[in-house]
Amino acid sequence: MVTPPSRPRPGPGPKPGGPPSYDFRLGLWGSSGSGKTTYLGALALAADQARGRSVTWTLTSRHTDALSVLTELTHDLTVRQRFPAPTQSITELKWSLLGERLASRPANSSKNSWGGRGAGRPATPQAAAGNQSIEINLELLEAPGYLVDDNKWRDPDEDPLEFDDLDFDAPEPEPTGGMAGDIARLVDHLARCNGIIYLFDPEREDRDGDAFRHFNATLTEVQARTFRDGRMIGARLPHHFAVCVTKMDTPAVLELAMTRQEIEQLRESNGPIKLGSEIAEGLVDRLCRERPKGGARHVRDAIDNRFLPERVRYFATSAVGFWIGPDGKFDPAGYENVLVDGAGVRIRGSVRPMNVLEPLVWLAECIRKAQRAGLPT
Ligand SMILES: Nc1nc2c(ncn2[C@@H]2O[C@H](COP(=O)(O)OP(=O)(O)O)[C@@H](O)[C@H]2O)c(=O)[nH]1
Ligand SMILES: [Mg+2]
Repeated sequence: MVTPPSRPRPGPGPKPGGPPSYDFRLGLWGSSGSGKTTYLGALALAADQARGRSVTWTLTSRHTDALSVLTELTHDLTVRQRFPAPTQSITELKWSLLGERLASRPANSSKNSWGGRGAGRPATPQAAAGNQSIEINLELLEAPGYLVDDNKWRDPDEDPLEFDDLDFDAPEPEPTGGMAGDIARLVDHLARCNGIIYLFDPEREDRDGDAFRHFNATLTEVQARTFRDGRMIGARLPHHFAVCVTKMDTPAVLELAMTRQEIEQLRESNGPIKLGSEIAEGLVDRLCRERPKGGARHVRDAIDNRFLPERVRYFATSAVGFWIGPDGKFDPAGYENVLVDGAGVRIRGSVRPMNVLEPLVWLAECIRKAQRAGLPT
């Protein structure tokens, strides 16, 4: 049976006079340990901390289970100052991102769009009622590492994969054992998504050079599924694709992405540090250049070839953000926000997510624009 193509569905329906509501299906994808669960935990914090010039955001859910996941993950990062435990099972999360576009900027609001707490928020319910609201309903699927790990696509009795085995001509690996159903569910979800947040872990890529094998096995399945569903746009996938280069707060990663001088200059930043997409793309390019046999080259080529270029954007992401000293400044000599103590890995200071909300808002905006223009998504 051919499954009908996924169409943008109208929201559950805004109440008469209520905010416009948009439903998006977004996938979260990345190799095991790339930071997916942590990213989700940081999302509510990122929304609370966002100080847009004219829009404020908050994350919530109508669903009890999804709401408790949200609360627990945020609790891990802020109160316990620990990273969330590894994901054990596929979790479907229906979260809603509520945005409010201010009708006009309050006279006393700071010119700096990232001003003090509460900047730009309406002072009264009447003022809030005059603002434009938007409700973005997200369907996310978080998969445990074992589903996206290469080894589950392979016969466990086979010899271990060697780096040199990477080969475009090799037959695609088949999922083995009881995982097949779960993998099919993940592929099905990704194929039907309007947008995908792909977490690219440069540390792992640098260490293992194996990002491609995992990426390619899943992408090939997603493409075949999209093709069967009749959703391809020419030879390209219809998805909007946000590539989040993760763990940018790690010195090994930041020093690959930026020169020492550029890092020194971050000390002068006012407000939260937000690295541009050119830094993220530059880092991937550097990995491609300096490790031409590594997986990054293949991931980059696959992204360039399989998605519409105008639907791809890179983000320099850190779920926990940089450690900021008591003077409120970035310290080029000690910006790592993660440390190891007797009880394991711990988050050192406040969590200040960088480019965590942005990919999601970018995806939602682009998908909405494309849908308005009558383009397939
Ligand atoms: N430095 C740093 N490490 C991170 C960050 N996010 C995740 N990690 C590390 O990566 C590990 C795996 O993250 P997790 O979210 O469980 O990855 P998942 O398997 O993709 O869900 C965590 O336990 C942390 O050690 C980040 O923003 N910065
Ligand atoms: Mg996880």
